[in-house]
Amino acid sequence: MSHTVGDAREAIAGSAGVLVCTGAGMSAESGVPTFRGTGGLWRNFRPEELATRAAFDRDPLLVWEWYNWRRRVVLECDPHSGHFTIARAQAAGRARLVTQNVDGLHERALEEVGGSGGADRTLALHGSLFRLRCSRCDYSRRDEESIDTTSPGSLPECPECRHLLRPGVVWYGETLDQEVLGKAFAWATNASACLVVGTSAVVEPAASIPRLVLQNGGAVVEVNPERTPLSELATVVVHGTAAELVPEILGEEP
Ligand code: BV8
Ligand code: ZN
Repeated sequence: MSHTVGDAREAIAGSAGVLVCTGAGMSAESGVPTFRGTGGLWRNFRPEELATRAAFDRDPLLVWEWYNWRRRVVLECDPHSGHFTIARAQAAGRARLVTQNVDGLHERALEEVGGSGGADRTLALHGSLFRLRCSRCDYSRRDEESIDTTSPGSLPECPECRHLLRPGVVWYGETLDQEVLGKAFAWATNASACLVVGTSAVVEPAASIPRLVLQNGGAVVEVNPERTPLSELATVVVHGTAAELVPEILGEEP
């Protein structure tokens, strides 16, 4: 059962600010592979097998090959109309964003529309493909360079303690940054409307955020071509894609 765009616009109308929550499906139309979509994410590996600290400790070369491939793929992709609609709403103070995505497309869209970045508008729960951090000390840097994966000895090292640098993302089994998560929960608790786009709603604690909005009396609108575990709880469910529906639902009055 799918509601209409009108139902979705009505559910978030009047809200001082919409909390937008996005997952990998938000970037699918930009060309970024999703985690659970058809075609899989890379060769015959499942993300849960490679996106872990244990996999990195066991075979840093294989894990870096995967992330290096993803970084190259994402650098060829651009934000689409849905990303820009959200960015304009953020810049106008009509929306705040919590994203599970590590592709940086939301941040690029916000920069391009001239909005200020930073944690006052966008919370990236799982970090970024384009941040490297030390596997031991607290060194980190922005980095979009290709990673040299010719041999274990060619992998990037920390300039401060010589340990391996790792992708600046949160792996399965790792806790999220507690300040970021606390802020996301606070935004959800105070949100009167939440627009959830392109997530299979299975990864925790991100999947709890829209439920927190519902528990506090807010309305949740889900945009997804498929049903998810959130669909039966959501106030409004609109079946369709991010690039098509987000501008129609969150865009300024025509
Ligand atoms: C944590 C960064 C406390 C890395 C990611 C056993 C042991 C340890 C932990 C657990 C366990 N069991 C459960 C857990 C908790 C675990 C978890 O939730 N596991 C899942 C698999 C059940 N969570 C964690 O480990 C988290 N940490 O809980 O710490 C702790 C510690 C120890 C022990 C217990 C607890 C950390 C989770 C973060 C993992 N890192 N990313 C990287 O990217 O490499 S997760 C990664 O996958 C993404 O960031 C995202 O969050 C998730 C993918 O989900 P989606 O974004 O929803 O994407 P997906 O492909 O699944 O779905 C796409 C959707 O889009 C679909 O619905 C599709 O229909 C739709 N779609 C497709 N096209 C379009 C579209 N929608 C719109 N438009 C389109 N065009
Ligand atoms: Zn270090």
